[in-house]
Amino acid sequence: MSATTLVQATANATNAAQLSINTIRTLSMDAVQQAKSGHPGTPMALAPLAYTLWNRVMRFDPQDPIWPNRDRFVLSNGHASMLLWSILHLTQTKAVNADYERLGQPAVTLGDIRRFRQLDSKAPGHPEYRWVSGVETTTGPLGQGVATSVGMAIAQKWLASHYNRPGFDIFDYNIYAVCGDGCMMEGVASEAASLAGHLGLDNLCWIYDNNRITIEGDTNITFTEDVAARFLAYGWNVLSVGDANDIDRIEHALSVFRKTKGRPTFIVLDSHIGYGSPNKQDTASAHGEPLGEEEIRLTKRRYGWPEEAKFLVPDGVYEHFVAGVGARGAQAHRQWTALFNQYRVSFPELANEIDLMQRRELPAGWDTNLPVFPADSTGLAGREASGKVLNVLAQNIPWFLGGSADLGPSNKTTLTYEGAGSVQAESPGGKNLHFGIREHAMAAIVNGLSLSKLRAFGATFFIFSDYARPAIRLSALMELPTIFVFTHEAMGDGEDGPTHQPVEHLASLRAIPGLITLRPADANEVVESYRYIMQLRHEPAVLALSRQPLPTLDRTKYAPASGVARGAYVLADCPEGNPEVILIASGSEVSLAVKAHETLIAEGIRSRVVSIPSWEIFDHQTQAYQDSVLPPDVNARVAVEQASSFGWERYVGKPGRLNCMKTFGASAPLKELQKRFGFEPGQVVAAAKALLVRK
Ligand SMILES: Cc1ncc(C[n+]2csc(CCOP(=O)(O)OP(=O)(O)O)c2C)c(N)n1
Ligand SMILES: [Mg+2]
Repeated sequence: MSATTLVQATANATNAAQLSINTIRTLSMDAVQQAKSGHPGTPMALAPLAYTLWNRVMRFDPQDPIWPNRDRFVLSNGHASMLLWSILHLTQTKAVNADYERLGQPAVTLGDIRRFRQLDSKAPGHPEYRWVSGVETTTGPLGQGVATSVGMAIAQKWLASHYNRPGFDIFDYNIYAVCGDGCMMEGVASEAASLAGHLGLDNLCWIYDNNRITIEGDTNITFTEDVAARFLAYGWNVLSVGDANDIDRIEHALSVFRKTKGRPTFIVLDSHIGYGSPNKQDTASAHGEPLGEEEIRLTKRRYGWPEEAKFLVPDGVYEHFVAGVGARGAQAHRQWTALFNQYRVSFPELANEIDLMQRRELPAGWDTNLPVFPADSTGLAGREASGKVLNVLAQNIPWFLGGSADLGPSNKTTLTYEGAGSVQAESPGGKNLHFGIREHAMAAIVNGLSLSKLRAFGATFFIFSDYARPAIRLSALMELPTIFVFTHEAMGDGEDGPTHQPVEHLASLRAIPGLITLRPADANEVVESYRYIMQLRHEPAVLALSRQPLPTLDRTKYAPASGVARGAYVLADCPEGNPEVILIASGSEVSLAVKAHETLIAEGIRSRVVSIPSWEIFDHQTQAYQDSVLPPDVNARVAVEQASSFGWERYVGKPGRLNCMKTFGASAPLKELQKRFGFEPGQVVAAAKALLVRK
């Protein structure tokens, strides 16, 4: 029988739904086989779910995948990416570029699917936000997607609370996240689920692919807990669909979700990995390797599919998606646009805010009233200055919000102005988020808020950035303008000891491509750091702030703090501007370097102090500027930073001195620690002189 006749027969024998589902399955099998790598089994099992969700339930307009009121779909088990590529292809979702321009071309072509996992294909190994239109968040590190979806759900509630008006439900979308056993085992999912339950996020639906298989085999070797009971305990509504092929049951469960108020929904979907594969179904080998040519033939036979056809999209399948999600999405989008046009007339300011937010722009006057701190030898802590700035920014920028992982009073991140409010189930429009002691979920949630176009920050002690790091990394990978406010950035909390004293954290965050780290030296550098960060549209930023007061430098004597915008700048110099030694410092060590500098100058040594709040920003300046700050012929350089010396060689060179940390800290009052670890002016002076003598 020829391929076309068999497809004809198949089309007649089964309905369009089954044909569409089997198209998803076979595209996935073929793509993984062609790539000789990938994960066929889960797309095969979840094809009916993806089909039902997209073609029967979700409000998504393939013509405009960034329409603000679209339902969100998160594939948290990102290894099953072929599920998403198949769907984006079959729905003929259109591409959007980084400037939010809608392009005419498809997001994922059949050619991309044929080149699954190959360089530059729009069907990469895992879903990548910003690379493929229609991907709502990057997934692959298990647990991240579901945790991020909680941020998306908080964002939807927040947007609805701020912008909806009677008769104007501008934001009423839902968030769907699909996850597997891996996501359910990861701690971040538990943190996020706990908070989602607490907040009663009834716009959030997780669908758990309960196939009892992970890479090492049956989950009875690792994972025997009662997942459903756990979610009941979190306060979720838990539903069960015992057969992943029963699309009517799936559709029914999804309709129950949409009717459920006051709590999120968790659907346990019992499935068979590699469904239909005679020899591989229900085995771990269906998870992460090609089925093999022969097994593919056998499986296609089971599906009633032409055995030799590859990458086949039978007649009628595209049309079936056009008639389903295409028509529903277009109509919902049209109605929304009409509604929004009326809204724009009735509420022009609110509509303008929504427009600005979508383009990641800032409202006029966003930086008015930012504080300017007078010179003060006692000064104030970085965290204190930050708190003042945050309170101004939050009032100037309506969609700026954030919070801490239970350290608000210590991080000074609490927004205390009248009416700031807290996000709770009954007050979803507050500006203060309380993440609880859940740093990892916090960072993923901040990503979710940012993906929803809110401007969000999360805070904790710098030491606990480790607990948030996987999500911070994804922030950078996704190019999101998220903000992480980390206080207690060195040994300032002295007596708490080495468990609380970051050493390697700056170096490790500086190593994340695209992430901007800033360690401001005084209150005015804190202000300028925020001024810089707020204007970022596609980069995340980490602020490392001091716990203890830092002197507010006299800017009539030293260079202005606006130098922060260039990453590093000459703060203090010798009278002729021709230094023989350069002290390079960040954060709390800048005022220490200034003290050492004054001593050196008094002794006739031509010293210069460079404040370097941000390596990344400095490295992006012109070579001429970098050379003007660090003249190449001056190689007597001392780095002073209460953190790992790792990487500092790039600024001080081989001959330079590293007054940095080489060990963990210790538990003692700060003054003693400074002495012990070499952070006193005398020690910096000595290092500088040693270099000059050597010369
Ligand atoms: C944080 C993290 N750890 C490990 C992996 C590697 N990994 C990818 S898939 C997988 C097994 C996942 O099992 P499950 O979620 O049940 O997926 P299924 O095989 O059922 O599709 C693992 C360990 C990962 N992607 N992310
Ligand atoms: Mg599994």
